[in-house]
Amino acid sequence: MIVRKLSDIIGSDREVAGETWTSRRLLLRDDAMGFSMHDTLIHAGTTTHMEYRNHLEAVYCIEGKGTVQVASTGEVFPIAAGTIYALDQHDKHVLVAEETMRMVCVFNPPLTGKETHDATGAYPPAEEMDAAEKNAGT
Ligand code: 9YT
Repeated sequence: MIVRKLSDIIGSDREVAGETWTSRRLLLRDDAMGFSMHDTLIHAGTTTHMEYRNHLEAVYCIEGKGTVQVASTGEVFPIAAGTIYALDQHDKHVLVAEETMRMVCVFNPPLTGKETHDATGAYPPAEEMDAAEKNAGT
């Protein structure tokens, strides 16, 4: 069994910051669960463009509020504590945080933990991360 506390992740290499968010990686690929799970803060007043072409992601809001817009239709959904959105079509989307939003994010396939968003708002596939790590070591 894996037992881990958020307080142990904060300040460790499992805490990763993007421009508009800070993600505390509760479970990663190495944990061999078949998914990764993150406790992510989306900072107040920010707008984040994302399109996870290589992953499916479900996002459950547990604090704060904002909106998510589906790029293909323009549809805007309010997001607040108790609302989940799932990017089942790898949907390109825009997240606007009116207040700091705390999100529980699940990724399939799991993130390795080293990914950062590329220019399109995606994370590279795990094979690319593995290849980059291998090259860095040679
Ligand atoms: C909600 C969302 O997708 N935010 C971007 C960060 C990402 N979820 C992560 O790595 O935790």
